[in-house]
Amino acid sequence: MTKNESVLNWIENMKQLVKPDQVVWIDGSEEQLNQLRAEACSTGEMIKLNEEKLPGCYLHRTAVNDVARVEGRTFICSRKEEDAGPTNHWMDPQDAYKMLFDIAKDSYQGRTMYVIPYSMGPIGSPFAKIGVELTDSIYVVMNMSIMARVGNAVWDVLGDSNDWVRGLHCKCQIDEEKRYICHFPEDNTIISVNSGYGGNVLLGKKCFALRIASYQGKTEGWMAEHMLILGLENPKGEVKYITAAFPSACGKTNLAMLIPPEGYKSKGYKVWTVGDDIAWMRKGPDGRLWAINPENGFFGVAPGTNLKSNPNALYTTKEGTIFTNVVHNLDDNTVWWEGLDKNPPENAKNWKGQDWNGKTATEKGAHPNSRFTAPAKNCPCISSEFENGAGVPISAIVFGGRRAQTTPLVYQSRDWNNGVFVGSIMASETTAAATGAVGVVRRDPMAMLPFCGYHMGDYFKHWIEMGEELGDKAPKIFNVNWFRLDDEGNFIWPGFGDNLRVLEWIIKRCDGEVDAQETAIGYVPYAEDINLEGLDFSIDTLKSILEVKNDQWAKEAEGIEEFYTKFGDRLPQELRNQLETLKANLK
Ligand code: GTP
Ligand code: SPV
Ligand code: MN
Repeated sequence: MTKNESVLNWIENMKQLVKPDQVVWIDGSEEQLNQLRAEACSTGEMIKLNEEKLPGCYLHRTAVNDVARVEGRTFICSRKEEDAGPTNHWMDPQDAYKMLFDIAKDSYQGRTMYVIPYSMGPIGSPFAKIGVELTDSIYVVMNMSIMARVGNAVWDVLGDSNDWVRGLHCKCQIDEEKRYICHFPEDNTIISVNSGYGGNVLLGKKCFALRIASYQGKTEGWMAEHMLILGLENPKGEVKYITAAFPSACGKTNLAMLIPPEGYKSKGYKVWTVGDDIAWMRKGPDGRLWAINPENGFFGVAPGTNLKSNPNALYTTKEGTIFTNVVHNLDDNTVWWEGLDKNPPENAKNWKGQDWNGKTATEKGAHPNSRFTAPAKNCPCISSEFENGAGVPISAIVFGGRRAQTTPLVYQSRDWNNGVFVGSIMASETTAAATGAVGVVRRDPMAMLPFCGYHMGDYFKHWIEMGEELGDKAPKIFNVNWFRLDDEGNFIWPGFGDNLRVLEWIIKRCDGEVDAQETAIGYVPYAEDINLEGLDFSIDTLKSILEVKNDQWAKEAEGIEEFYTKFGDRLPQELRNQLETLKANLK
């Protein structure tokens, strides 16, 4: 436990508000976790899975109205409305506290308050930040214990400092009409009520490590980004690090755990996973940009994960994993989801807990946003630098999204500011990771639209300033699109492991080893420079997905112009100039 007065006072105040029957301090020990797991199984909150096939694994089902992030109910409560900016929902902090305290009042009666001390980032790393989450959910305790570094060691590092993020989570009645995920960046505080779904309640993840941390990064001169981090090792044993920002359910976990195609594997290429969702980055002593993954586990999309698409993710989930909203196979007490294999169980329960027969079912068995929470240490390709508190030096930053058309397979920005422009104009089709329509193209700058904790125009400016600070040591910036469709609606590019062919070109560009053709939007590869060896894919098809069609981009430029008007005079002049250059290039 701790003697930290700011912590003790705040917990006391929250106790007075929510009135728990008892308070349990999470110490990080296996003994305590085991007791809680047993308790959760006895109430039905968790189902213990087959100990032989899935040791230490559990299944959980959320309420059917509570299966994804709720962007419409996510608020940035800065004192001034304009500081939240045009892309966030805003609420006045005083109004928000009042509303939330009314909802939270007495809501722990008959329940236990769990106090979770956690570190985002390796404990004691100069990048790391501390949070305390109060919750009335054992599911949250178990998930946080996988996703963050949890336990007494955190109190030792915190000492009597007041620099920590307060997080209050109240399940309440899981009433979607009273569901709110509110952030108070100026108070280092997060309050989440009436949800039990991961992204809304694992407060260390999107709420802290992106929304609050992006604001901290702006104030303190570093960056919190929705990015995977991977190390690409070449046959000489040299490792280069890449970060990539793709919107939710657009391929970060898959790229981070990529297995090279045969031809590359036999030559000695390897990919090492540092992170699959979030990167905290700052300038290192050598002037380069360095990144850590603040998380300690993976909260990954289950559907589509299989031995072919992402074997590393599948191995990672074989032990100590929590599955949420997948199919429960009653024959052998294991789990299943769409795209795992071609053998759906016949004697099963679907994600809602209803009888389900995979051979005859007309409805999907797993929710499209069903997830696994798995410890990073299980991952066969986890990087040796994963625990390194100093992070890894970044050579390239990659942006990308789901675009059926327009955006080529890969292109490189002309320079840092042009790269910031490329990130700022990202657009992608929406997915099941958030509630609302799926498949609608929307602008999602740097994949941060739902996660930026302050004015997006100021965020762009922060990117530009980071570039000025890094100068010629700044990473090179690229954009990729694995999701181009043909006329029949099939993906043209094979994707997954074959994405390494594109990463190879990216690293060669960073090392100045390959030429490129300049287009209106930036540098595009010569088709001959993407290695297609061992792949049944014609160079003409490759050319078709590398082509930059100026008429399509002229339309795109109109969309960007419209999007940019939202930011008014908080849009950096540098980006305005970039847009003018694009328009001129297209003429
Ligand atoms: P979040 O955890 O929500 O942030 O998602 P993510 O960005 O980590 O996405 P993830 O890797 O889980 O992939 C989401 C979906 O995209 C899965 O259904 C994958 O099968 C699919 N996907 C990933 N990579 C590729 C690819 O290269 N090509 C195609 N066609 N689909 C892909
Ligand atoms: C995402 O939606 O980007 C996720 C899952 O990584 S969640 O934690 O729900 O935000
Ligand atoms: Mn994500």
